[in-house]
This record gives sequence, structure tokens and C-alpha cells, in this order.
Amino acid sequence: MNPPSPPVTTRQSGPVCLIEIDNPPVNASSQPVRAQIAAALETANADPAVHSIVILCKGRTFVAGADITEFGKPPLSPALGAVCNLIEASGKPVIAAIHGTALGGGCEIALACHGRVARADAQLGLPEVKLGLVPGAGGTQRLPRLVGIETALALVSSGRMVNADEALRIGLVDAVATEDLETAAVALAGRMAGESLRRVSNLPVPAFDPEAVEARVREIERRARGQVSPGRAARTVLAAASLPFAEGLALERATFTELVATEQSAALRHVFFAERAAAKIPQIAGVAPHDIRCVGVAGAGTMGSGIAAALAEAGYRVIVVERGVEAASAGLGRITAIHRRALEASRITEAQCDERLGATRVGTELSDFAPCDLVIEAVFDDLAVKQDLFAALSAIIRPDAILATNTSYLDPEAIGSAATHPERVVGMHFFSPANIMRLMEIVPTSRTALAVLATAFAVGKRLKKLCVLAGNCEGFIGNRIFATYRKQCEFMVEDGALPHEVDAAMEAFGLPMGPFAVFDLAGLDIAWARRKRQAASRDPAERYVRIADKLCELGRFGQKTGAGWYVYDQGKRRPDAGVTSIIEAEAAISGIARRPIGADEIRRRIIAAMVNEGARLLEDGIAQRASDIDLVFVNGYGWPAWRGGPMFQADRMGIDVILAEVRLMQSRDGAGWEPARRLIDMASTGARFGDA
Ligand code: T1G
Repeated sequence: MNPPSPPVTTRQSGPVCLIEIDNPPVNASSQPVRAQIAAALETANADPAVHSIVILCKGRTFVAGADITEFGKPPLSPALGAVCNLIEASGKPVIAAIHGTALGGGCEIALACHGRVARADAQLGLPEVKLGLVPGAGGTQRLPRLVGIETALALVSSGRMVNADEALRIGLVDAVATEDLETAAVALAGRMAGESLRRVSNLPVPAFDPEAVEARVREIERRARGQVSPGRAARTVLAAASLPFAEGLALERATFTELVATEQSAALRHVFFAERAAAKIPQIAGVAPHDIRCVGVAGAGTMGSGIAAALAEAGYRVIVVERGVEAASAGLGRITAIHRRALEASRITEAQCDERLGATRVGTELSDFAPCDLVIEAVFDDLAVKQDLFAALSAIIRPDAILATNTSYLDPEAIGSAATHPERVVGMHFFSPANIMRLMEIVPTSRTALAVLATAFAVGKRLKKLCVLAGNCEGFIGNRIFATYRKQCEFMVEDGALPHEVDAAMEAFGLPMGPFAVFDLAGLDIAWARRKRQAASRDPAERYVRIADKLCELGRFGQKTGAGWYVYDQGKRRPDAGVTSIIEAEAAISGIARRPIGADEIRRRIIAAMVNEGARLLEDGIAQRASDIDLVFVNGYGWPAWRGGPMFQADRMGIDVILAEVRLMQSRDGAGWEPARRLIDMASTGARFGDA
């Protein structure tokens, strides 16, 4: 078999040496790439026939970054920073020919060049902070010299990409190729040959307002809410203004080396690869999805209008149907408001807003759905209502059209059974607000055709959703674990903690809002209704805490009624002594001697409860992999990505620690809190969720 071709080759275009990288899938600057770029540079500089050099890439993109799989292992020479310094020190001009996404180390290679040409559809960025890092190959020191401190701060601390036009405008690239990229790069290289070289590191940092910049850096640190890399990246960029280049590089390298070893970076790298793993659904590999252009949405309440807005944003034609003119008008108002808010925030242009509204029609007749390729129902979460709808729609939609249910807790199998073609029914569980939350759980029934499942994933991807395959059980992945989480929180309150103490412990962990505040926000009545539905079938041996029922019986449904676990004055929430009295009374009835419960125990019990249920989901095949469960909580429940997710956290805490906590629950809380078999096996073998 032929040996693999080297990832870097050179060829001549007249007196221009083309150093071409071919390291699929994204031309990551792996060790062989780095070493071979360095060697090619040396050869080109020694060759009298070469007067200038172009670095370009084959495949879909310029270098999209360092090879993330190398992180967490001993560094391999040459470091990318050293290669960038070699590029900049070249005696002959080096031009970067950029297409696709020049990110991270790729952008840094371009910054080390003496000129940069971008294809019109190219994007550039330094997204290292999204991996808990800072740029480690000169980006924090070269970028401000090219684009100024303020712009460099914004780009490095957010990891945002810029398109070719913006890159040209801010001075990140010298030209946007209106013709063939290689031709444009070779032409620029020719023009620069023989001229004095513009080395970015020799440029002064453009003047800036130090007070305004310091305030900006503090704002970046504040908004990072516990994640350290955005603030550290900002500080490292700012150092470019006060340190000589070499010292700035040293500071950057030291910061990168420190952060790459942190748990936050390990967690963010875990999430990065988890997102890519979640997209791998073996059963639909190679299955062609339906061609979806026109999507119907049944119901234009909060969920339906959010779904409709997301569909229009993704470029679909959208037909919405509500019952009655008044509801339809209110629904249209909600949809219009979503697009207008995006316009007012300058996230879209007037034309885009008009285009989205123009693609959306709201009516009152189910027959309006006749032309749809897919209809998503977001009507009241009642089984009979949904079954009647699917039965009616079956007589209206085309024989190849798909029916999707957005149900949160009902059984898609039961809903689908009412359709004349249950093989064309699938669950697409959006999270509210549907136009903002990235997560979508995709739930096939036992009858769902593979092409229908593939279509749900294709639509989800076009909606830019993070799609996770979920098996069919009550609550699927997220809400099933969340229900367990909620129970354990209420147990802790009966055992001795107070709602605001539980919330404080979880907010200190990094959640933007603690569980009891979330319960109040979502409304206590929804879970109350479910508990009443389940009362008859509840295992009497199961521990049951009545505190939330008591609150609901008093009409305390949460924020919407001004009181729930907290009391609300002008939107501000505060602990309520009345709730404490109810808690103490219920504990007394249960014969529980309440005791103080510290933040560590609160977090340990919550994570252990989540992980044990997650282990059960894996055993039951409801979740394909532990990292999918992590993605559900990072993208659907506010879990900070820099914590990696509950299963990742379990590996860090130790499976034995988790199991010990679950055994305490079993002895204290009884039925339903038995350790999952998988957890017991993992503890005995030393296995971790991350090993799978
Ligand atoms: N290293 C290793 N593998 C990578 C990779 C990377 N940088 N980027 C992508 N892959 C793999 C990915 O796991 C998947 O593998 C396949 O490529 C396709 O990716 C020194 C320290 C470029 C926008 O953060 O944002 O440079 O699953 O599915 O949707 O200062 O990949 O097929 O086996 O995402 O078209 C900085 C990360 C690194 C960019 C393409 N760079 N990548 O998106 O494809 S740190 C990044 C992306 C750094 C320097 C610092 C995206 C993409 P598999 P994909 P895509």
C-alpha cells in the first residue's frame, strides 16, 4: 500500500514557492504539519530561484487550528508559536492564502505572514477561549498590532469569527480575492518580493484609551461568570501594549500552558468533541433525509411561535395554524416580536426581518398545512388533543409529509398511533425559548422510518440546534434527569437546607440560576399537575415531599403568581419566612430532624442524583453515550460548559464518590434511589464515563 502522502508539499509558481498543507479534515496544525512547514520555509529561503512564498491549504479550509487532540499530552516540537516566528523571520515575503475558516493556530499562522489574502467566503477567528484557553502562538500579541487593542479584545475574548469583508475592514487581511485565491496570493507575493518586509511584531500597538479599555476588560471578566479564559485572554492582549513583543509572547505562552492544564479547559474540550460525537447516529448513516422546504407549526403559543421564528430564521417557508382568529393574531404578534427584537439588536437587517416575516403565514385552518413537507405540533400538552390533531392532519398532509411532536412529557408512540402513517411520526423536543435554546432532543418511536429520523436531524442541524438522539421514556433524557434532580432538591429542603441555600450552592458551581429559582420561573403548577396525575400509581415506599404541593395549594405557582419557593417584589426574588415555616412543619410531620446542609453536600447530592439517573438512561438505551447527557444539560438546562456536564463531573469527582452518595440516598430516601447497575460495575472496575 502506498505510504500516506506528506501533509505538507511544495510546488513552484514561477519564482513563488507554494507551501501547501493537506491534513484533512480541517488542516489542523498537527506536529507533522508544523515540522514540515518549518522545513519547507527553510528550503524556500535557501533557494535563490524563490523570491516569495505562499502558504495555502487543500480541502475545505485553511488551517482551522492546532490539533486539539494533542492537548493534555506532552507538547511536541516544534511548537506552533516557534513555527509562526520562523514564518515572520523569513527573509522572503510569506503570504497566507485563506479560505474556509482560519481559526486559532490557523489565524496565528496568517498573522505571522507578511501579507494575507482571503477568499470572499472565508472566516477568521481566535476561538481558543471556547476551549478554556488563550491563543498560544502569538495571536494575542500580533492581533492588536494589526487591528488595535479594542477590536483585538473583542475578538480574542469572545472567540467570534469575522468574515472576509470585516477582516479587510479591520486590517486583519490585506485583500479579498475577487478571482482565484491562489492567483491572488501569488500576485501579492510577487508584488511584495524585494520590498522591505512588514513584520507584524514590529508594528506598534495603535493608541487607545487605557481607562476605557480597562473598563472593557473588567466587563469581559464579569460577563465570563466563572470561566477564566475570556478574562485571561483579554489581559494577555492588553499586555501587548506594555510589554516588548518577546515578553508578551512569553506571557502568552505561560498563560496558555497554565490554562491547557485546567479542568475548565478539559471540560470545554470534552464538550467540543461531545458535540461532534452526538451527530454520529449509526442507524441513519447514509440515509437520505426528505427535502424539507415548507414547514407547518400547529400552535403559536410560546413554544409554537419560537419554533416558527427559528424555522423562518433558517430559511424555511412557515405556515402556522392556531385555533381562532384571536389566537392566530396573538401568535403572529409573538412571532413578529421575535424577529423585530433581532432587528432592534442589530443581529439582522431590515431586509432579513422582512424576509423572515414574509416567509411566515399564520392562519386558522388545518387545511393550510396541505403543502407542508413537515408539520411540527406545539399544542397543549394533552394526549387526546395531540392524538386528535394527528388524526386530523393525516387526512390533510401529503403522503410523504412528516408529523413531528414537540411534546415534553407525553409518549410520542401514543401520539403517533393516532396518525394513519405512524412511520412518518417523530419527536422533536425543542427547549423554550425555541428560537434561542440550542438543544433539541430527537425521539423516534418504534415505528419511525429511518429517513424520517434522518430528516429530523437534518432540519435540526439547519436550525443550528444541538441535536441529541433520545430513546422514548417519560421525560426523554433531560426532563427525566431533571425530575430526579428536583426530587433530591426538595428532599434536601425537608432535610435541612433552605431553597436559597440550595440555589446559592448551585450558582456558586456556575449555574446562572439555582434550581428553586428555576422551578419558580417555570411555574410550580405544571409539575404539580403531573404529580397529581401520577399519585395513583406512585410507589408508597417512595419518599414523597409534600412541600411543593402545599405551596401550590396556596396558589403559590412561582414568579407568575408573585410567590412560590420565593416571594417576588417588582421581579426581585427573596426568601420567604412563610415558606420556611411550611418546610419545618412538613419535616416535623415526616419525623425529620432538620440539620444544616453545606454547599458541598448540596452539590454532591444533586450531581450524584443526576449521574445515577444518567447511568440508568445509558443502561436503558435512552441515551446513546454519557457525553450526550452532558450536552443536554449544557445546552438545555444552563449547566456551564466549563463544567463539562454531570457525567464529566462524575469522572472528575470519582465514580466511587458518586456511588457512595447514591448509597446514602438509598438508605435515607428509599425506593427509587437504588444505585444503577452500571455505576456499581464502574466503581468496581475503575471505569469512567469518559472511557466509552
Ligand atoms: N483539532 C482536531 N480536530 C478537529 C479540530 C481541531 N482543531 N477542529 C475540528 N476537528 C475535527 C472534528 O473533531 C471532526 O472530527 C472534524 O474535524 C470535522 O469537524 C495554538 C491553541 C473548523 C469550524 O477551536 O470550530 O488553535 O468527528 O464536525 O462543522 O493558539 O471544526 O469527523 O472525527 O466541527 O465543518 C482552535 C475548532 C484550536 C476550531 C469546522 N481552533 N473546530 O466545522 O466540522 S486551539 C478551533 C471548529 C488553537 C492555538 C490554539 C470546527 C470547524 P470527526 P466539524 P464543521
